[in-house]
Amino acid sequence: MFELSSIRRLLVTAGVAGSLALGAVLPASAHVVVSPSSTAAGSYSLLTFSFGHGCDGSATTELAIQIPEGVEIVRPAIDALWSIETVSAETDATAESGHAPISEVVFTANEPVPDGYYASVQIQVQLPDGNEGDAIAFPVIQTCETGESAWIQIPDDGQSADDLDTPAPVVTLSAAVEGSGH
Ligand SMILES: [Cu+2]
Repeated sequence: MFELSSIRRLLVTAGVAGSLALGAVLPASAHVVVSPSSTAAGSYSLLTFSFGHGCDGSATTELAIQIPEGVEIVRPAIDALWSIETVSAETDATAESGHAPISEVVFTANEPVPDGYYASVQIQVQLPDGNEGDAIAFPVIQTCETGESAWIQIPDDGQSADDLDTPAPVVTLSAAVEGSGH
């Protein structure tokens, strides 16, 4: 994954060819994507879900973010542009926090986000313990004034997210850091 700064450097050094490279690198950013895309297993992380377009030109009204099993601490970030609702998992299990685990966070735009504008929402989570390289998917349903886009596709073995039309945002676990977050 390129850092934005290295993309810029690429552009500066490669000129016109660089903008072709930029086009090749950035399509994923036109989807609903999560940042950071990689962080330590078991760590607390502020995840930013962002998008830069609506559904076939229609303005975005809602992002519903599904929280995968194993993510127990879920704290949506207060944001004046969005109304936030959490959905509790239908389970008898109780999270470490003592509350029912959250299975979904629904961000409703106070004003629909026009197509072609960039917007984002944030959720602090504790990532599950896991192995380096584990992919933790956060499927997202983007609802628009007309239509919706389901960013829920998971690559099969041997496939990459680039092979998919509507890939789910994914955080890849890096090795757990001793003493972080707990
Ligand atoms: Cu896109």
